[in-house]
Amino acid sequence: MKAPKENSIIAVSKLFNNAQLQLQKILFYFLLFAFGLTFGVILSFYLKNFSFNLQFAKFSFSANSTSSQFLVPNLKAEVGHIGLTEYLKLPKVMHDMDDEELLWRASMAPQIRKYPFNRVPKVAFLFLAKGPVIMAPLWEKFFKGHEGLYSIYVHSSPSYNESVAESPVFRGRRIPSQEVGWGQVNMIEAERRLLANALLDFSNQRFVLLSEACIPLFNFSMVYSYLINSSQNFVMAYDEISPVGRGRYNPHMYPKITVRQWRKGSQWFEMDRDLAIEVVSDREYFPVFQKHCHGGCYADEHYLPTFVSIRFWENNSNRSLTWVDWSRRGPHPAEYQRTQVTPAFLKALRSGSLCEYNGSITNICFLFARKFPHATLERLLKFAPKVMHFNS
Ligand SMILES: *[C@@H]1O[C@H](CO)[C@@H](O)[C@H](O)[C@H]1NC(C)=O
Ligand SMILES: *[C@@H]1O[C@H](CO)[C@@H](O)[C@H](O)[C@H]1NC(C)=O
Ligand SMILES: *[C@@H]1O[C@H](CO)[C@@H](O)[C@H](O)[C@H]1NC(C)=O
Ligand SMILES: *[C@@H]1O[C@H](CO)[C@@H](O)[C@H](O)[C@H]1NC(C)=O
Ligand SMILES: *[C@@H]1O[C@H](CO)[C@@H](O)[C@H](O)[C@H]1NC(C)=O
Ligand SMILES: *[C@@H]1O[C@H](CO)[C@@H](O)[C@H](O)[C@H]1NC(C)=O
Ligand SMILES: CC(=O)N[C@H]1CO[C@H](CO)[C@@H](O)[C@@H]1O
Repeated sequence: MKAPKENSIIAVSKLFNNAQLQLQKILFYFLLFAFGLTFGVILSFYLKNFSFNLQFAKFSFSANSTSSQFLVPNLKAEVGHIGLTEYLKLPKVMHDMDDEELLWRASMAPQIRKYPFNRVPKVAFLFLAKGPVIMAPLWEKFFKGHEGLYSIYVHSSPSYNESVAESPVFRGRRIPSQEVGWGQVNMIEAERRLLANALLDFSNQRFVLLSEACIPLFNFSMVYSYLINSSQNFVMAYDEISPVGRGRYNPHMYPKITVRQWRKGSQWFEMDRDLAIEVVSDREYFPVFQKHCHGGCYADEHYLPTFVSIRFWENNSNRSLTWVDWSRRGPHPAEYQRTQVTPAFLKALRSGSLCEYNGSITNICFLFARKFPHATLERLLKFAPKVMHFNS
């Protein structure tokens, strides 16, 4: 028989053993719980992070879609994916690309002709100016109410000091520019620079070159549908056998350009996107002009007419849409005086000629005219609503 003391010891040790077992059990459950908790926390963190990412993606998409709609107004909200939105985003008009980089970027063209979004075609107005666009108040009226259907680019002399307050539609539309000399090859470089900048906007479909002394002869809706609806380009080109035509051909251009291919024409062109891409990408004919068209050659009157007539004559109308008065002869066209600007005069410019448009004869041959000095502005503004049907 055991002593009661022994019994009690056994009981205590049993109890102790039991307690140890309990403790182990508790520890086991505790560890299990802790493991579960950690797992749960990690899992929930991942899930949270995931949903946060989802929200972030959603947020950044909605933020972007509005901001890019501002940049690319035609881009409808359904153009969802960030990739496409980012790709269609426009660089700032005043960027830091040099000509080589700019032309390379502008030369890219999609091989798939159908746009996977609702693209509203725009007309790009390219102003080649020395300083300010002096006819700005008239253009201001012309563009009013047609936002989203046009874009404006201005190439002014880099030395021009923008101290004069720019009018709203021209504000912030100056592109990085370089000095341009009358009749020199750098004039074509400036034109290519304007085209290249405008090509960066996928919505630009037609491209018209203007000077600060140009005016519109019709209202915006008329100009827009005339250009957008045309399957032709308007690069004036003709073969002029006299000294002011073929006489300016440099025999060093042979054999790349022959005297029979040599063409003359007005500098003031209008062209579609396909031709604009070809012009900025031309590394075959333009270098010949850069090398051999100096002095009495006048690249601005010969490069585009010759290039387009060699390579893209099929779709060219061979006429310009900009009225210029050469009747006085000499190297510069006539500049109109204030008193010459009358309703009858403007009507004659609008409908006093006959030409072909899209396969039929029309009397609407000129959409723009030059040269108009600042002194004519007041009268033009007065007659524009009545004669040119501008929205007043
Ligand atoms: C441009 O205009 C500003 C203010 O009118 C003047 O301070 C600055 O000297 C001008 N710069 C040039 C190059 O004329
Ligand atoms: C634009 O001008 C044409 C005539 O050239 C006219 O028929 C048309 O109504 C004008 N449009 C607007 C919006 O004023
Ligand atoms: C193009 O011309 C057609 C008729 O020939 C006309 O219905 C359409 O509105 C025109 N498009 C534009 C942009 O003016
Ligand atoms: C002329 O334009 C049509 C469409 O308007 C186009 O299919 C064709 O390729 C163009 N031709 C040239 C030589 O660019
Ligand atoms: C434009 O001129 C070229 C010759 O350079 C000629 O082949 C073409 O038929 C002319 N196009 C039109 C519409 O007159
Ligand atoms: C231009 O001509 C083409 C083919 O002849 C035709 O499909 C198109 O509607 C015409 N556009 C206008 C504005 O007349
Ligand atoms: C940064 C930015 O453009 N945010 C805009 C995102 O879109 C919402 C509306 O969809 C605008 O309210 C934000 O200003």
